Amino acid sequence: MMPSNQGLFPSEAPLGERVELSQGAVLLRGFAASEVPALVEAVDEIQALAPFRRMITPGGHRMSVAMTNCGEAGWVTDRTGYRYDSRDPETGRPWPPMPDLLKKLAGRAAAAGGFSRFVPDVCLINRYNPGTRLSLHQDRDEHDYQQPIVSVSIGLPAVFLFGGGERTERPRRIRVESGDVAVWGGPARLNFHGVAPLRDGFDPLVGNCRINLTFRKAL
Ligand code: MD3
Ligand code: FE
Repeated sequence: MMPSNQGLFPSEAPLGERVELSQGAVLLRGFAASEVPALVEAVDEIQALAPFRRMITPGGHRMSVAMTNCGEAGWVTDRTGYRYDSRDPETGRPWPPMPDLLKKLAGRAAAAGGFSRFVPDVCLINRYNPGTRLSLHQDRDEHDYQQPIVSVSIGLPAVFLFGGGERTERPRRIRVESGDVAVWGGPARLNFHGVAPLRDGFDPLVGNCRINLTFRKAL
């Protein structure tokens, strides 16, 4: 019999564990733990050039998540819709380049998750303050759904809502912590997902927030 971690939340599994969430979706617990300080420094440099901002949805609501991007394009939303844009609409300048450290981490994580040769061109950076949530959605703005998505959690812990192919499917709740990396692709690529409202807390590196890096080959 294979050893199983049944009954354990992913956060209670040993560091370095690989938790299969569904076919094509895997949580690599602690995969980026040793790199978190360097990632925080990189985010700091990016946000100095492209500040976090809360964007407006096509429906006219201001998102509670604050976002910025690095890479060849960035994910943006405004009254006209969602899109990847090569320029930051706030500054009119191209987004800061994706640091090599980030690109390489994403490639290694994708490979560990079963997707070889992943080369992201976009990194969306989400910042959650206490109470901030991301409601259930699909990621559908990318050209090629054969490409996986890699997500790196930094700072305060959060609860991923991991649903199925239909919005009506009740999502599973998966606790993620700083340094955890998730890889979503194949049959899980279009699953509904979100983030439950962030609980208050204090992280020694980023304070009272959570930062999530989402790597995509979007263009
Ligand atoms: C499940 N961000 O930016 S990725 C997003 O914590 C987004 O900020 C989450 O969802 C965050 O669009 C982390 C979680 C995620 C991403 C893509 C998925 C889960 C997924 C694709 C398919 C299934
Ligand atoms: Fe998403």
